[in-house]
Amino acid sequence: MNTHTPRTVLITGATAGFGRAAARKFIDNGWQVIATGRRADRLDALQAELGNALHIACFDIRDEAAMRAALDALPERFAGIDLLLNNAGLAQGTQPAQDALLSDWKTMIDTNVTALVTLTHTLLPTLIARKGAVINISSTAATYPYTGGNVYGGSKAFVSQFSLGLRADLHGTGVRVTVIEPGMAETEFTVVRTHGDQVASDKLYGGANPMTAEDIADTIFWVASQPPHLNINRIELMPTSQSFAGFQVHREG
Ligand code: NDP
Ligand code: 8X3
Repeated sequence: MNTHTPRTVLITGATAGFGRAAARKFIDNGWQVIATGRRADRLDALQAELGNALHIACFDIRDEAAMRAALDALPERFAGIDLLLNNAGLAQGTQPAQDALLSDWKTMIDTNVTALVTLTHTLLPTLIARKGAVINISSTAATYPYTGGNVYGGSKAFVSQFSLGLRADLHGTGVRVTVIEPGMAETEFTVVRTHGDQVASDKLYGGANPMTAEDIADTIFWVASQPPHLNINRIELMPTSQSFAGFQVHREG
């Protein structure tokens, strides 16, 4: 294996969905994984499942002091991070802007934007020293607006554009940057978005044959497995059952 190939990945949001599937995928393929998230019981279960190639760090990614403490507490074996997978994120609410909760908007910005840039900024020196890589999870919502998408789409547009800008800034360092923009995938995403409405989640995904967390983990791992001279800039992917619709037009009377 090429010595520049990343070997230790820090995955934010590894207690569910894409992040948990990615933790399994990377460990199955011989990597070491640092798995983060707020739910300690989920992290403990992952530790029991995946063994000592996994290090778990339980913290709220919006808590900068907790994030720094978790990084400072990394065992030496895990301290050389080669790949940062910025995956933790969420949507909150499906209402149009005029009916949305400001608290939901702030939660999305704090998680999807502020926490992501804070962790990235913190790890850049390590990633540059190791000629590592960053993979950011954005969304099709970054490009295609839909009603009720408001701040979620805005936060993901930030993630996509930040990724491209990061790539430009890291020119010549050997650090690779990729943004992955998935469409509909069945995870806990919609239960979280609806503040716990499993019925709404089942209704959204029912009969739609959505992508799975494993589909996205496979894509993430494929990106990470490319040779060092190759940078995948961005990937947009959807289930075959999902596509585009036209503009809406409001008519008087
Ligand atoms: P899940 O809800 O299944 O998983 C989200 C993960 O993010 C959980 O592990 C959760 O951990 C973590 N997380 C959320 N908030 C915080 C926080 N404050 N601190 C620490 N961890 C946090 O959703 P997905 O796997 O679907 O989502 C992963 C990413 O993919 C998100 O960025 C999402 O926006 C994006 N995405 C999802 C799509 C989909 O259709 N599912 C499509 C496109 C993009 P915990 O709750 O334990 O803290
Ligand atoms: C999640 C996909 O379509 O719900 O990022 O915005 S969508």
